[in-house]
Amino acid sequence: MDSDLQYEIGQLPEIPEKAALSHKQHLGEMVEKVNKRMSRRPDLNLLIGNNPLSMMFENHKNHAVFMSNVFILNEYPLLLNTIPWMYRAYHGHGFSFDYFSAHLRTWRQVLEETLAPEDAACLVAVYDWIISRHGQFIRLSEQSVSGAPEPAQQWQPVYQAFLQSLLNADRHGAMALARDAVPDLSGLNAFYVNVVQPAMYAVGSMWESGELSVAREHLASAIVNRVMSAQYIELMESPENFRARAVVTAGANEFHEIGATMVANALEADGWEVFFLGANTPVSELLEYVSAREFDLVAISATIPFNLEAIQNIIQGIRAWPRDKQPKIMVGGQAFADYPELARKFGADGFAENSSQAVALAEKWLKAAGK
Ligand code: B12
Repeated sequence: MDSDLQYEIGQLPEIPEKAALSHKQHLGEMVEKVNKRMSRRPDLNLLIGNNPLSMMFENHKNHAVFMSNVFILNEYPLLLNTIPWMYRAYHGHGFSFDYFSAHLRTWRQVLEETLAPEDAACLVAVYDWIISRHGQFIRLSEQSVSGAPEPAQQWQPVYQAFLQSLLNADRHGAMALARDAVPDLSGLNAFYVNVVQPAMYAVGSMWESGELSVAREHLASAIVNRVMSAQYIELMESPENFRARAVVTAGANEFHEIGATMVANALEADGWEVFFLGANTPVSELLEYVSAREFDLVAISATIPFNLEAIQNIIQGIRAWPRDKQPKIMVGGQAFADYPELARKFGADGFAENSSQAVALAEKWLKAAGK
Protein backbone atom coordinates (compact mmCIF):
# COMPACT_ATOMS: atom_id res chain seq x y z
CA MET A 1 0.00 0.00 0.00
CA ASP A 2 1.22 3.48 -0.89
CA SER A 3 2.67 5.02 2.28
CA ASP A 4 2.32 8.63 1.00
CA LEU A 5 -1.38 8.11 0.46
CA GLN A 6 -1.67 6.48 3.84
CA TYR A 7 -0.01 9.48 5.46
CA GLU A 8 -2.21 11.94 3.54
CA ILE A 9 -5.34 10.10 4.49
CA GLY A 10 -4.41 10.58 8.13
CA GLN A 11 -4.49 14.36 7.51
CA LEU A 12 -8.03 14.49 6.09
CA PRO A 13 -10.60 16.25 8.28
CA GLU A 14 -12.74 14.23 10.66
CA ILE A 15 -16.32 14.39 9.42
CA PRO A 16 -18.75 15.76 12.02
CA GLU A 17 -21.80 13.55 12.60
CA LYS A 18 -24.14 16.29 11.35
CA ALA A 19 -22.37 16.48 7.98
CA ALA A 20 -22.27 12.69 7.56
CA LEU A 21 -25.99 12.40 8.38
CA SER A 22 -26.93 15.25 6.07
CA HIS A 23 -24.94 13.55 3.29
CA LYS A 24 -26.77 10.27 3.96
CA GLN A 25 -30.18 11.99 3.99
CA HIS A 26 -29.59 13.60 0.60
CA LEU A 27 -28.01 10.57 -1.11
CA GLY A 28 -30.94 9.73 -3.41
CA GLU A 29 -31.33 13.29 -4.59
CA MET A 30 -27.59 13.70 -5.19
CA VAL A 31 -27.34 10.41 -7.12
CA GLU A 32 -30.14 11.65 -9.40
CA LYS A 33 -28.32 14.93 -10.03
CA VAL A 34 -25.01 13.20 -10.76
CA ASN A 35 -26.75 10.73 -13.11
CA LYS A 36 -28.44 13.54 -15.02
CA ARG A 37 -25.31 15.65 -15.40
CA MET A 38 -23.11 12.78 -16.42
CA SER A 39 -25.70 11.50 -18.94
CA ARG A 40 -25.81 14.90 -20.65
CA ARG A 41 -22.06 15.08 -21.24
CA PRO A 42 -21.15 15.22 -24.94
CA ASP A 43 -18.10 13.01 -24.25
CA LEU A 44 -20.19 10.36 -22.46
CA ASN A 45 -19.36 7.56 -24.90
CA LEU A 46 -15.67 8.24 -24.60
CA LEU A 47 -16.02 8.08 -20.84
CA ILE A 48 -18.07 4.93 -20.41
CA GLY A 49 -17.19 3.07 -23.62
CA ASN A 50 -19.98 1.03 -25.10
CA ASN A 51 -21.48 0.23 -21.74
CA PRO A 52 -25.14 0.84 -20.97
CA LEU A 53 -26.00 3.92 -18.92
CA SER A 54 -27.40 1.62 -16.24
CA MET A 55 -23.85 0.44 -15.46
CA MET A 56 -22.75 4.02 -14.81
CA PHE A 57 -25.88 4.66 -12.69
CA GLU A 58 -25.11 1.53 -10.67
CA ASN A 59 -21.63 2.86 -10.01
CA HIS A 60 -22.99 6.24 -8.87
CA LYS A 61 -25.35 4.54 -6.44
CA ASN A 62 -22.65 2.24 -5.06
CA HIS A 63 -20.19 5.12 -4.84
CA ALA A 64 -22.73 7.21 -2.90
CA VAL A 65 -23.43 4.47 -0.37
CA PHE A 66 -19.74 3.67 -0.06
CA MET A 67 -18.84 7.32 0.64
CA SER A 68 -21.66 7.52 3.15
CA ASN A 69 -20.09 4.58 5.01
CA VAL A 70 -16.68 6.27 4.91
CA PHE A 71 -18.12 9.52 6.30
CA ILE A 72 -20.35 7.94 8.94
CA LEU A 73 -17.66 5.58 10.18
CA ASN A 74 -14.88 8.17 9.67
CA GLU A 75 -12.82 5.40 8.10
CA TYR A 76 -10.69 6.93 5.35
CA PRO A 77 -8.42 3.87 5.01
CA LEU A 78 -11.36 2.19 3.25
CA LEU A 79 -10.70 4.56 0.34
CA LEU A 80 -7.25 3.10 -0.25
CA ASN A 81 -8.48 -0.27 -1.48
CA THR A 82 -11.89 0.61 -2.80
CA ILE A 83 -10.97 3.47 -5.13
CA PRO A 84 -8.27 1.46 -6.95
CA TRP A 85 -10.73 -1.46 -7.11
CA MET A 86 -13.38 0.85 -8.65
CA TYR A 87 -10.88 2.16 -11.22
CA ARG A 88 -9.72 -1.38 -12.05
CA ALA A 89 -13.16 -3.02 -12.28
CA TYR A 90 -14.84 -0.32 -14.38
CA HIS A 91 -11.76 0.23 -16.56
CA GLY A 92 -11.69 -3.54 -17.10
CA HIS A 93 -15.21 -3.21 -18.48
CA GLY A 94 -14.38 -0.40 -20.90
CA PHE A 95 -14.74 2.81 -18.84
CA SER A 96 -11.91 5.28 -19.46
CA PHE A 97 -9.86 6.54 -16.52
CA ASP A 98 -11.09 10.07 -17.35
CA TYR A 99 -14.58 8.93 -16.35
CA PHE A 100 -13.45 8.79 -12.71
CA SER A 101 -12.18 12.37 -12.66
CA ALA A 102 -15.38 13.48 -14.38
CA HIS A 103 -17.75 11.75 -12.02
CA LEU A 104 -15.80 12.75 -8.91
CA ARG A 105 -15.80 16.39 -10.02
CA THR A 106 -19.53 16.16 -10.64
CA TRP A 107 -20.05 14.76 -7.15
CA ARG A 108 -18.01 17.61 -5.73
CA GLN A 109 -20.22 20.17 -7.48
CA VAL A 110 -23.42 18.45 -6.44
CA LEU A 111 -22.32 18.24 -2.80
CA GLU A 112 -21.66 21.99 -2.77
CA GLU A 113 -25.01 22.75 -4.33
CA THR A 114 -27.09 20.37 -2.24
CA LEU A 115 -25.73 20.50 1.31
CA ALA A 116 -25.39 23.40 3.75
CA PRO A 117 -21.99 25.07 3.19
CA GLU A 118 -20.65 24.04 6.62
CA ASP A 119 -21.59 20.37 5.92
CA ALA A 120 -20.34 20.37 2.34
CA ALA A 121 -16.94 21.92 3.14
CA CYS A 122 -15.33 18.91 4.88
CA LEU A 123 -16.81 16.42 2.40
CA VAL A 124 -15.56 18.48 -0.54
CA ALA A 125 -12.08 18.47 1.01
CA VAL A 126 -12.12 14.66 0.83
CA TYR A 127 -13.25 14.73 -2.82
CA ASP A 128 -10.56 17.31 -3.65
CA TRP A 129 -7.96 15.00 -2.21
CA ILE A 130 -9.25 11.96 -4.15
CA ILE A 131 -9.37 14.00 -7.38
CA SER A 132 -5.84 15.31 -6.82
CA ARG A 133 -4.53 11.74 -6.46
CA HIS A 134 -6.06 10.47 -9.72
CA GLY A 135 -2.69 9.41 -11.16
CA GLN A 136 -1.74 7.44 -8.05
CA PHE A 137 -5.11 5.68 -8.02
CA ILE A 138 -4.63 4.69 -11.67
CA ARG A 139 -1.21 3.29 -10.78
CA LEU A 140 -2.60 1.37 -7.82
CA SER A 141 -5.46 0.03 -9.94
CA GLU A 142 -2.91 -1.41 -12.38
CA GLN A 143 -1.23 -3.49 -9.67
CA SER A 144 -2.87 -6.86 -9.42
CA VAL A 145 -4.27 -7.66 -5.99
CA SER A 146 -6.36 -10.80 -5.88
CA GLY A 147 -6.29 -11.11 -2.09
CA ALA A 148 -6.81 -14.81 -2.69
CA PRO A 149 -5.46 -17.17 -0.10
CA GLU A 150 -2.85 -19.45 -1.67
CA PRO A 151 -3.99 -23.09 -1.54
CA ALA A 152 -1.67 -25.38 0.43
CA GLN A 153 0.62 -27.42 -1.85
CA GLN A 154 -1.28 -30.71 -1.48
CA TRP A 155 -4.53 -29.00 -2.48
CA GLN A 156 -3.15 -27.36 -5.66
CA PRO A 157 -4.26 -30.09 -8.12
CA VAL A 158 -7.80 -30.22 -6.67
CA TYR A 159 -7.97 -26.43 -6.65
CA GLN A 160 -6.90 -26.18 -10.31
CA ALA A 161 -9.33 -28.89 -11.40
CA PHE A 162 -12.21 -27.41 -9.37
CA LEU A 163 -11.62 -23.95 -10.81
CA GLN A 164 -11.62 -25.39 -14.33
CA SER A 165 -14.88 -27.20 -13.65
CA LEU A 166 -16.44 -23.91 -12.50
CA LEU A 167 -15.16 -22.11 -15.59
CA ASN A 168 -16.40 -24.91 -17.85
CA ALA A 169 -19.79 -25.04 -16.11
CA ASP A 170 -19.05 -28.69 -15.36
CA ARG A 171 -21.26 -29.26 -12.33
CA HIS A 172 -20.84 -33.06 -12.35
CA GLY A 173 -17.07 -32.70 -12.47
CA ALA A 174 -17.14 -30.24 -9.56
CA MET A 175 -19.40 -32.57 -7.59
CA ALA A 176 -17.13 -35.59 -8.24
CA LEU A 177 -14.00 -33.66 -7.21
CA ALA A 178 -15.67 -32.58 -3.99
CA ARG A 179 -16.80 -36.12 -3.22
CA ASP A 180 -13.30 -37.56 -3.74
CA ALA A 181 -11.53 -34.76 -1.88
CA VAL A 182 -13.81 -34.75 1.17
CA PRO A 183 -14.77 -38.29 2.15
CA ASP A 184 -15.79 -37.24 5.65
CA LEU A 185 -16.43 -34.11 7.71
CA SER A 186 -12.84 -33.81 8.89
CA GLY A 187 -11.71 -32.51 5.50
CA LEU A 188 -14.55 -30.08 4.91
CA ASN A 189 -12.91 -26.90 6.20
CA ALA A 190 -9.64 -27.55 4.38
CA PHE A 191 -11.59 -28.05 1.15
CA TYR A 192 -13.48 -24.78 1.69
CA VAL A 193 -10.35 -22.76 2.42
CA ASN A 194 -7.95 -24.36 -0.08
CA VAL A 195 -10.27 -25.06 -2.98
CA VAL A 196 -13.63 -23.31 -3.06
CA GLN A 197 -12.61 -19.96 -1.59
CA PRO A 198 -9.56 -19.38 -3.84
CA ALA A 199 -11.52 -20.66 -6.84
CA MET A 200 -14.27 -18.10 -6.22
CA TYR A 201 -11.69 -15.33 -5.71
CA ALA A 202 -10.20 -16.29 -9.08
CA VAL A 203 -13.68 -16.14 -10.63
CA GLY A 204 -14.06 -12.66 -9.08
CA SER A 205 -10.75 -11.44 -10.51
CA MET A 206 -11.76 -12.67 -13.97
CA TRP A 207 -15.11 -10.90 -13.69
CA GLU A 208 -13.34 -7.74 -12.49
CA SER A 209 -11.00 -7.68 -15.51
CA GLY A 210 -13.84 -8.34 -17.94
CA GLU A 211 -12.66 -11.86 -18.84
CA LEU A 212 -15.76 -13.52 -17.40
CA SER A 213 -19.35 -12.41 -17.83
CA VAL A 214 -21.78 -11.93 -14.95
CA ALA A 215 -23.72 -14.96 -16.20
CA ARG A 216 -20.64 -17.20 -15.96
CA GLU A 217 -19.85 -15.87 -12.48
CA HIS A 218 -23.47 -16.62 -11.45
CA LEU A 219 -23.10 -20.12 -12.87
CA ALA A 220 -19.91 -20.69 -10.87
CA SER A 221 -21.66 -19.46 -7.68
CA ALA A 222 -24.62 -21.74 -8.35
CA ILE A 223 -22.36 -24.78 -8.84
CA VAL A 224 -20.54 -23.98 -5.60
CA ASN A 225 -23.85 -23.72 -3.77
CA ARG A 226 -24.91 -27.11 -5.12
CA VAL A 227 -21.60 -28.70 -4.17
CA MET A 228 -21.83 -27.31 -0.63
CA SER A 229 -25.46 -28.43 -0.28
CA ALA A 230 -24.61 -31.94 -1.50
CA GLN A 231 -21.74 -32.14 0.98
CA TYR A 232 -24.04 -30.90 3.73
CA ILE A 233 -26.61 -33.61 3.01
CA GLU A 234 -24.05 -36.39 2.65
CA LEU A 235 -21.72 -35.54 5.50
CA MET A 236 -23.42 -33.52 8.23
CA GLU A 237 -24.33 -35.48 11.33
CA SER A 238 -27.05 -34.53 13.74
CA PRO A 239 -25.79 -35.13 17.27
CA GLU A 240 -28.17 -35.60 20.18
CA ASN A 241 -26.59 -32.74 22.08
CA PHE A 242 -25.12 -29.66 20.56
CA ARG A 243 -22.24 -27.91 22.31
CA ALA A 244 -23.62 -24.40 21.90
CA ARG A 245 -25.90 -22.29 19.70
CA ALA A 246 -24.95 -19.83 17.00
CA VAL A 247 -26.64 -17.54 14.50
CA VAL A 248 -24.73 -17.00 11.28
CA THR A 249 -25.76 -14.49 8.65
CA ALA A 250 -24.62 -11.91 6.16
CA GLY A 251 -25.60 -8.34 7.05
CA ALA A 252 -28.20 -6.07 5.49
CA ASN A 253 -27.79 -5.58 1.73
CA GLU A 254 -25.03 -8.17 1.68
CA PHE A 255 -25.76 -10.70 -1.06
CA HIS A 256 -22.49 -12.60 -0.78
CA GLU A 257 -23.40 -15.63 1.27
CA ILE A 258 -20.99 -18.40 0.26
CA GLY A 259 -18.43 -17.40 2.91
CA ALA A 260 -21.10 -17.18 5.61
CA THR A 261 -22.42 -20.61 4.54
CA MET A 262 -18.93 -22.04 5.03
CA VAL A 263 -18.69 -20.54 8.50
CA ALA A 264 -22.14 -21.91 9.38
CA ASN A 265 -21.29 -25.40 8.10
CA ALA A 266 -17.86 -25.40 9.72
CA LEU A 267 -19.36 -24.53 13.11
CA GLU A 268 -22.06 -27.16 12.67
CA ALA A 269 -19.43 -29.75 11.77
CA ASP A 270 -17.74 -28.81 15.06
CA GLY A 271 -20.83 -29.62 17.07
CA TRP A 272 -22.64 -26.27 17.17
CA GLU A 273 -26.35 -25.93 16.64
CA VAL A 274 -26.34 -23.34 13.89
CA PHE A 275 -29.18 -21.14 12.75
CA PHE A 276 -28.09 -19.93 9.32
CA LEU A 277 -30.09 -16.96 8.10
CA GLY A 278 -28.35 -16.59 4.74
CA ALA A 279 -27.80 -13.26 3.00
CA ASN A 280 -29.15 -9.76 3.48
CA THR A 281 -30.71 -9.90 6.94
CA PRO A 282 -32.07 -6.47 7.92
CA VAL A 283 -30.55 -5.05 11.11
CA SER A 284 -33.79 -4.78 13.11
CA GLU A 285 -34.94 -8.27 12.08
CA LEU A 286 -31.67 -9.82 13.13
CA LEU A 287 -31.68 -8.03 16.48
CA GLU A 288 -35.25 -9.12 17.15
CA TYR A 289 -34.52 -12.73 16.17
CA VAL A 290 -31.43 -12.97 18.37
CA SER A 291 -32.92 -11.15 21.36
CA ALA A 292 -35.92 -13.49 21.48
CA ARG A 293 -33.72 -16.59 21.85
CA GLU A 294 -30.58 -17.70 23.65
CA PHE A 295 -27.44 -17.81 21.60
CA ASP A 296 -23.78 -18.19 22.51
CA LEU A 297 -22.56 -16.63 19.29
CA VAL A 298 -23.63 -14.29 16.52
CA ALA A 299 -21.38 -14.51 13.45
CA ILE A 300 -21.84 -11.82 10.82
CA SER A 301 -20.33 -11.66 7.36
CA ALA A 302 -19.62 -8.54 5.26
CA THR A 303 -17.99 -8.55 1.85
CA ILE A 304 -18.71 -5.12 0.40
CA PRO A 305 -17.34 -2.10 2.29
CA PHE A 306 -20.56 -0.15 1.70
CA ASN A 307 -22.35 -2.63 3.99
CA LEU A 308 -20.14 -1.96 7.00
CA GLU A 309 -22.37 0.64 8.63
CA ALA A 310 -25.13 -1.97 8.95
CA ILE A 311 -22.71 -4.30 10.76
CA GLN A 312 -21.79 -1.53 13.17
CA ASN A 313 -25.49 -0.95 13.82
CA ILE A 314 -26.08 -4.64 14.61
CA ILE A 315 -23.17 -4.67 17.04
CA GLN A 316 -24.29 -1.43 18.72
CA GLY A 317 -27.79 -2.89 19.01
CA ILE A 318 -26.51 -6.02 20.78
CA ARG A 319 -24.20 -4.00 23.02
CA ALA A 320 -27.21 -2.02 24.27
CA TRP A 321 -28.68 -5.21 25.84
CA PRO A 322 -27.98 -6.27 29.44
CA ARG A 323 -24.53 -7.91 29.58
CA ASP A 324 -25.79 -11.38 30.46
CA LYS A 325 -28.03 -11.35 27.38
CA GLN A 326 -25.23 -10.53 24.96
CA PRO A 327 -23.88 -13.41 22.84
CA LYS A 328 -20.29 -13.29 21.64
CA ILE A 329 -20.02 -11.40 18.37
CA MET A 330 -17.67 -12.57 15.61
CA VAL A 331 -17.28 -10.77 12.30
CA GLY A 332 -15.57 -11.75 9.08
CA GLY A 333 -15.62 -11.52 5.32
CA GLN A 334 -13.64 -9.49 2.82
CA ALA A 335 -14.88 -6.09 4.01
CA PHE A 336 -12.96 -6.78 7.23
CA ALA A 337 -10.05 -8.73 5.78
CA ASP A 338 -7.90 -5.68 5.04
CA TYR A 339 -9.03 -3.83 8.16
CA PRO A 340 -9.30 -6.46 10.92
CA GLU A 341 -8.97 -3.63 13.47
CA LEU A 342 -12.48 -2.51 12.44
CA ALA A 343 -13.89 -5.52 14.31
CA ARG A 344 -12.71 -4.10 17.64
CA LYS A 345 -13.62 -0.53 16.68
CA PHE A 346 -17.17 -1.68 16.00
CA GLY A 347 -17.29 -3.47 19.35
CA ALA A 348 -17.18 -7.09 18.09
CA ASP A 349 -15.45 -9.68 20.26
CA GLY A 350 -13.33 -10.89 17.38
CA PHE A 351 -12.58 -11.34 13.70
CA ALA A 352 -11.57 -14.52 11.92
CA GLU A 353 -9.98 -14.69 8.50
CA ASN A 354 -11.58 -17.91 7.28
CA SER A 355 -13.92 -20.69 8.32
CA SER A 356 -11.12 -22.69 10.01
CA GLN A 357 -10.08 -19.73 12.13
CA ALA A 358 -13.73 -19.00 12.91
CA VAL A 359 -14.12 -22.48 14.43
CA ALA A 360 -10.87 -22.11 16.38
CA LEU A 361 -11.93 -18.74 17.81
CA ALA A 362 -15.41 -20.00 18.71
CA GLU A 363 -13.76 -22.99 20.39
CA LYS A 364 -11.53 -20.68 22.43
CA TRP A 365 -14.54 -18.65 23.57
CA LEU A 366 -16.44 -21.79 24.57
CA LYS A 367 -13.48 -23.00 26.64
CA ALA A 368 -13.18 -19.63 28.34
CA ALA A 369 -16.90 -19.82 29.20
CA GLY A 370 -16.32 -23.30 30.68
CA LYS A 371 -18.43 -25.09 28.05
C1 B12 B 1 -20.14 -14.70 -6.26
C2 B12 B 1 -19.98 -13.21 -6.14
C3 B12 B 1 -21.14 -12.43 -6.16
C4 B12 B 1 -22.54 -13.04 -6.13
C5 B12 B 1 -22.81 -13.62 -4.72
C6 B12 B 1 -23.67 -14.87 -4.81
C7 B12 B 1 -23.82 -15.57 -3.49
N1 B12 B 1 -24.83 -16.41 -3.46
O1 B12 B 1 -23.07 -15.41 -2.52
C8 B12 B 1 -23.44 -11.80 -6.51
C9 B12 B 1 -23.75 -11.84 -7.97
C10 B12 B 1 -24.71 -11.64 -5.71
C11 B12 B 1 -22.46 -10.63 -6.28
C12 B12 B 1 -22.89 -9.33 -6.26
C13 B12 B 1 -22.04 -8.24 -6.15
N2 B12 B 1 -20.70 -8.28 -6.12
CO1 B12 B 1 -19.68 -9.91 -5.93
N3 B12 B 1 -18.51 -11.36 -5.96
C14 B12 B 1 -18.71 -12.64 -5.99
C15 B12 B 1 -17.35 -13.38 -5.97
C16 B12 B 1 -16.98 -13.77 -7.38
C17 B12 B 1 -17.27 -14.60 -5.08
C18 B12 B 1 -17.74 -14.38 -3.62
C19 B12 B 1 -17.42 -15.62 -2.85
O2 B12 B 1 -18.24 -16.49 -2.72
N4 B12 B 1 -16.16 -15.79 -2.37
C20 B12 B 1 -15.69 -17.01 -1.73
C21 B12 B 1 -15.94 -16.96 -0.23
C22 B12 B 1 -15.79 -18.33 0.37
O3 B12 B 1 -14.96 -16.12 0.31
P1 B12 B 1 -15.27 -15.08 1.49
O4 B12 B 1 -16.58 -14.48 1.29
O5 B12 B 1 -14.09 -14.22 1.63
O6 B12 B 1 -15.41 -16.02 2.79
C23 B12 B 1 -14.32 -16.55 3.54
C24 B12 B 1 -13.71 -15.56 4.55
O7 B12 B 1 -13.79 -14.22 4.17
C25 B12 B 1 -14.41 -15.84 5.84
N5 B12 B 1 -15.69 -15.24 6.16
C26 B12 B 1 -16.69 -14.85 5.37
N6 B12 B 1 -17.75 -14.44 6.09
C27 B12 B 1 -17.42 -14.58 7.38
C28 B12 B 1 -18.14 -14.30 8.54
C29 B12 B 1 -17.54 -14.54 9.76
C30 B12 B 1 -18.30 -14.26 11.02
C31 B12 B 1 -16.22 -15.02 9.82
C32 B12 B 1 -15.58 -15.22 11.13
C33 B12 B 1 -15.50 -15.29 8.66
C34 B12 B 1 -16.11 -15.08 7.45
O8 B12 B 1 -14.63 -17.25 5.77
C35 B12 B 1 -14.92 -17.64 4.42
C36 B12 B 1 -14.37 -19.01 4.17
O9 B12 B 1 -13.03 -19.11 4.55
C37 B12 B 1 -16.45 -12.25 -5.38
C38 B12 B 1 -14.96 -12.43 -5.62
C39 B12 B 1 -14.24 -12.63 -4.29
N7 B12 B 1 -13.06 -12.12 -4.13
O10 B12 B 1 -14.77 -13.22 -3.37
C40 B12 B 1 -17.10 -11.00 -5.97
C41 B12 B 1 -16.90 -9.66 -5.25
C42 B12 B 1 -16.91 -9.85 -3.75
N8 B12 B 1 -18.08 -8.91 -5.67
C43 B12 B 1 -17.85 -7.67 -5.91
C44 B12 B 1 -18.82 -6.71 -6.28
C45 B12 B 1 -18.34 -5.34 -6.61
C46 B12 B 1 -20.19 -7.01 -6.30
C47 B12 B 1 -21.32 -6.06 -6.63
C48 B12 B 1 -21.21 -4.65 -6.02
C49 B12 B 1 -21.40 -6.00 -8.17
C50 B12 B 1 -22.46 -5.09 -8.70
N9 B12 B 1 -22.02 -4.04 -9.33
O11 B12 B 1 -23.60 -5.35 -8.56
C51 B12 B 1 -22.55 -6.82 -6.10
C52 B12 B 1 -22.88 -6.44 -4.64
C53 B12 B 1 -24.14 -7.07 -4.15
C54 B12 B 1 -24.37 -6.86 -2.67
N10 B12 B 1 -25.11 -5.81 -2.32
O12 B12 B 1 -23.91 -7.61 -1.86
C55 B12 B 1 -16.38 -7.32 -5.71
C56 B12 B 1 -16.15 -6.54 -4.41
C57 B12 B 1 -15.08 -5.49 -4.56
C58 B12 B 1 -15.04 -4.53 -3.41
N11 B12 B 1 -13.92 -4.50 -2.71
O13 B12 B 1 -15.96 -3.83 -3.16
C59 B12 B 1 -15.71 -8.75 -5.76
C60 B12 B 1 -14.44 -8.89 -4.89
C61 B12 B 1 -15.39 -9.06 -7.22
C62 B12 B 1 -14.17 -8.34 -7.72
N12 B12 B 1 -13.03 -8.97 -7.75
O14 B12 B 1 -14.27 -7.20 -8.09
N13 B12 B 1 -21.19 -11.06 -6.18
